[in-house]
Amino acid sequence: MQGSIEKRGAVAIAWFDNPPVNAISHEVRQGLMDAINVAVNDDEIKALIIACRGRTFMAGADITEFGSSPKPPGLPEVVMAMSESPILKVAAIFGTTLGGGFETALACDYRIAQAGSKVGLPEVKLGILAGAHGTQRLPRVANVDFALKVMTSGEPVLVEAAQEAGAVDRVTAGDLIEDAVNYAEELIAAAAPRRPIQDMTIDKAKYDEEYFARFRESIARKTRGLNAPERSIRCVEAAVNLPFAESVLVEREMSLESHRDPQAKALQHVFFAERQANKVPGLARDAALRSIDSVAVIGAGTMGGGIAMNFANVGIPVKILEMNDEALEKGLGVIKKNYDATARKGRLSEAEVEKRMALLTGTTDYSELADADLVIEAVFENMDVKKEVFKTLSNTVRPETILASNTSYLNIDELASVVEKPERMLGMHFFSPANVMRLLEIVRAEKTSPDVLATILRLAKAINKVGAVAGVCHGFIGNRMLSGYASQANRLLLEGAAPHQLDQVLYDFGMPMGVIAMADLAGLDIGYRMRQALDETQYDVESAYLYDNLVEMGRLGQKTGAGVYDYDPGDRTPKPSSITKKLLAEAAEKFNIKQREISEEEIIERCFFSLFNVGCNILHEGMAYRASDIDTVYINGYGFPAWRGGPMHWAEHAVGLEKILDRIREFADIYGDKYWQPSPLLEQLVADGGSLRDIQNS
Ligand code: 3H9
Repeated sequence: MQGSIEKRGAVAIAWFDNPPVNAISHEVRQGLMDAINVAVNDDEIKALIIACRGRTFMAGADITEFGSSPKPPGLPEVVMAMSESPILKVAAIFGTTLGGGFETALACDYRIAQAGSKVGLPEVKLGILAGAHGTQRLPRVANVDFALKVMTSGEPVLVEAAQEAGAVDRVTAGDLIEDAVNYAEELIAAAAPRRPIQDMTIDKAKYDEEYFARFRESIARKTRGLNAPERSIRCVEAAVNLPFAESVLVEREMSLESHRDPQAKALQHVFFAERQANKVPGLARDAALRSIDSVAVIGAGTMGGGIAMNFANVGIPVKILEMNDEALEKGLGVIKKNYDATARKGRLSEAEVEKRMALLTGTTDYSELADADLVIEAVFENMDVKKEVFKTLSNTVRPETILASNTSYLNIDELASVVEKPERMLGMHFFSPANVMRLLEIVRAEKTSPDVLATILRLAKAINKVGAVAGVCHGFIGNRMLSGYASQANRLLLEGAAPHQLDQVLYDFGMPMGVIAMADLAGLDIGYRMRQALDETQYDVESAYLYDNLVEMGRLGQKTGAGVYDYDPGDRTPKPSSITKKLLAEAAEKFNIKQREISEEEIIERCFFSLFNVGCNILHEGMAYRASDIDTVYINGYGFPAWRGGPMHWAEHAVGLEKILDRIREFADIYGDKYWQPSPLLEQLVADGGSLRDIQNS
């Protein structure tokens, strides 16, 4: 039963146990109400501790209840009843006390926390705000700076920092419940008063309009496009300027508004999508998985080094193999430099840098990799070179060692064909910079066994990545979709859109940068070299005209100070280039393409409908388990705005499948089926009135 009472003298403990994270479901809310009632009506009880079993204190409201009206009592009602009840209440915080969980703790008079645990108000990540009086209580009990940062970033903070800010009263490294009972007894003995936070006031003078304007400015870049942070700020402004009874109404209004905002639906979709992506269909949740206690990485280049850092960061030793000592030393040197840069920013201690570096060792000898549980190959993107590596690995490492390739395009089935026991082989596609980007695209080859796949998905989580599974196809999920999107962007340039116009539209849509600026950043020579190996039927010759000419002029992108754009020395801001303009006009003339004004709407439709259409094909061919996995890939690997829910969610919910199909058919009539062929899946969904949610591949 939720809230069952255990009495220890004058102190009672109300226990909650709602695995896995003690989410505040209807039963928990009712349990809180009941526990308070029992404690208030029992003369022997002088203090009540709110405590949880399992891995954490309450991690927030039950998100699965969102979307339907919550069964009473609602959490705002519960926390109000708690904070007004005449019994002394102590919250025993541990694990990740988040959202409604932290708000429940703030409805208590005192808070004791386990050292090293975290508290936070992550609602903003779900598009909503701390609507159970969190926006009103936190700035009153802690301070406005702290409250604003916690609410607008959504990032959990250590309880030690929360204690410093005033939101936690005591931190213990001992037994939390024993210490909570002792604390409650101390409070009773000292006749400590109740401390309802709603009675506390804030010194208005310190937080004028200018203060809030400065704060808004300071987070503008990070919160671009998001509505929820601004709503939280308004609530805090109300907390500063109004008495609790009035400011809480502002919170209520903002909270209702946020729940109605499509951004909330999109962000909640992303929350569940990322967790769903971690699951292999048909594999039992409790299936035994392999343990990965040591890793080897082949190649100490930028990618290999970044990959290795992910494991060292979480305490897993990594052996890095290179062809010679010089390459090895260079690679390890770059890693050290990266760690030192982080240390200089104060985000890592010197001792931690040393500890991580000690986990990274180099070798030039394959036989030294024999004991690794997982080997990740990150060498030059060439089938023959990679095959050689895997042949050698197959002969040197243990037969149960998992073998992975970091290829971004090559066929993993073909690579697996040179390996003994190919069921242990798969792709682990990291995104550059590999130690920073959150996505890990995991490529399931034809023979990859489910337990190997699930092991790597769990490992992804352990190294703080978001894993998503793709099947074997050219470019897997992410790069295959990117090619559709980039191809339309390039056609639009030929038809008259200027690169900076196109990039600006994509940026305003919410992408971190436009696709043309991204090409300049990556280097135009990469595509150029790829095209050299192809014949002209295998790529879009008309679009390539611009890039081939630029490369041949030595304009390779940012690294040479000029590409599609011009760059001033030492400045990465792209500037429109007259050379590009001339080349595009030449190409249009040469290929008989009429240049015209291109609207913002057309840019969005052509780039993102094409992206979506490729996504539908990926799903149709079974190259992704579910549409939400595609969203996970595109948000975490390519910066698609999470508040739009990912390209698949956006297409279905913000635009509509039928409208997209109509437009794709219109585009096919104008541009021909070389560029536009509606995905059979899209046609089928529209014909049947189906939803992407119904598609589940195995
Ligand atoms: C809120 O509180 C609103 C109030 O302010 C106002 C109310 C009026 N509900 O992440 P994991 C599930 S909004 C339901 O893999 P971890 C999750 O789906 C809420 N389910 O574990 C997963 O299920 P499955 C504010 C939840 O150890 C399983 O638990 N709170 C909830 O890596 C394990 O999750 C948040 O936003 C939930 N609230 O991380 C916190 N939370 O196994 C959101 C988790 O079936 N949660 N689940 O896939 C988190 O950040 C992480 O889950 C947490 C644990 C850090 C707690």
